[in-house]
Amino acid sequence: MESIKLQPTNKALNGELEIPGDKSISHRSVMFGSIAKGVTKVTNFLPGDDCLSTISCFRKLGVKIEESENLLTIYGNGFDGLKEPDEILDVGNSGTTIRLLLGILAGRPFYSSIIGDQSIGKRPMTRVTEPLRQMGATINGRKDGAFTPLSISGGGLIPIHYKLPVASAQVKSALILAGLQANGESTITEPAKSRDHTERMIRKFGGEIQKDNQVISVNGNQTLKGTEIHVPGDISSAAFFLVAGAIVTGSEIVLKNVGLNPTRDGIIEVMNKMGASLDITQQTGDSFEPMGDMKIKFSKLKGTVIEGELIPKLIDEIPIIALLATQAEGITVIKNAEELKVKETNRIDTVVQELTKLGAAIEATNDGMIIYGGSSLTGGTVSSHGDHRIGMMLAIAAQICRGEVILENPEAISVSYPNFFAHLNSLKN
Ligand code: SPQ
Repeated sequence: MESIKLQPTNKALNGELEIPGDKSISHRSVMFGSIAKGVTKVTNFLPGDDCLSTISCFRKLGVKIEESENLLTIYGNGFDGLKEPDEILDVGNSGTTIRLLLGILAGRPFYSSIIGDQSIGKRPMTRVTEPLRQMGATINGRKDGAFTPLSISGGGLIPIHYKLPVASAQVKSALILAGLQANGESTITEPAKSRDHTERMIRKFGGEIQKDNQVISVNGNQTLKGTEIHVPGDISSAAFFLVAGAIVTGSEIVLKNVGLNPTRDGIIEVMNKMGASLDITQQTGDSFEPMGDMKIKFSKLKGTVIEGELIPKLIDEIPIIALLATQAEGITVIKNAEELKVKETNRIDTVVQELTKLGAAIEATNDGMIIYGGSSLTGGTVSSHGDHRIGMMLAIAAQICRGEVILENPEAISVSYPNFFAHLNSLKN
């Protein structure tokens, strides 16, 4: 599919959606299931392209993984059960897969080589390869291990005491996964809280990890045990329909069983600050990963400032929040979000460029963007640039455009939300 035409319908969006499984938690369920001993059963696994790349890598490392429609079964044999792959590990478009995989392979006494797609080839890897080298892993790659293709040989790791230069759950998780295999206790200090799914997974798999403010401590030589995981709906996917419900006149949408992990719920805080009509109900008290239902209704919105420690809690939602802000009264400023430059695309540039094409008043800054609200969007030809979150943001923008929108490269959306268009269309009936 090279492009898709989205016609203006001027129709309210109404109905209920079961949001697909969380991408971050789905990746980790395969990884932890593979390094644990025993069987792990996963329900509501996200069958998006990124998570399928993770399954494919672990199969190449010798792990038996069975997929059926509603259940993923992983037959783990512990860290020692992983085998030297005789094929190249291909992570596709997935930053989470490559960075966490490097943390696991850093402790394995064999050789692996890793590649990904064009976008992965531009994403910085030094943030994980450098501390993993300090722990004792041998890593080679383009530009001295800064970019793929990479190769890694591990084993015999020493613990690390590391201050993360950026709030990144992927770097933190890679070091925790290496730390689990090191000879002693590692400590990792975060500059701000990032998503904590890895820490929750360790406990769920019977392991131990401590957190004291922003300092995480993990002991090496732990044995994890297979378990049962139910993956909550992905709040980053729900975000597209939260914004659709808030900006398409007359809409009312219910989103069921969405993950409400407090390290991921920045979008709720922002929408409340902007005056959205958003209700959260039926929260489960699950200590693994909390979830609940969300109801969003169209309402008047006002601009806001988004910055500081809130940024890691909504980093992947910034493209869709930018669209939301185009429909608010007043100005919205997003600051301290430099990390957007090293995602699947430079999301400061792609958001500003594509929304400008649709008639929005938006400016890029060094660390974020300024959005002047109250724009009436026109229509035109736009592109996902191969970035799933840009593609979905533009498809939601098309719902409020006066004219037709031609969206190029919509197939990128299957990275995290394969049935996105089916869900969108179901709300128009
Ligand atoms: O996996 P990938 O490609 O890095 O995916 C993205 C996304 O938009 O889906 C980022 F582009 O999410 C990251 C997120 O930004 C997933 C993630 C995780 O699962 O640990 C953490 C965040 O990245 P980081 O670099 O801040 O650790």
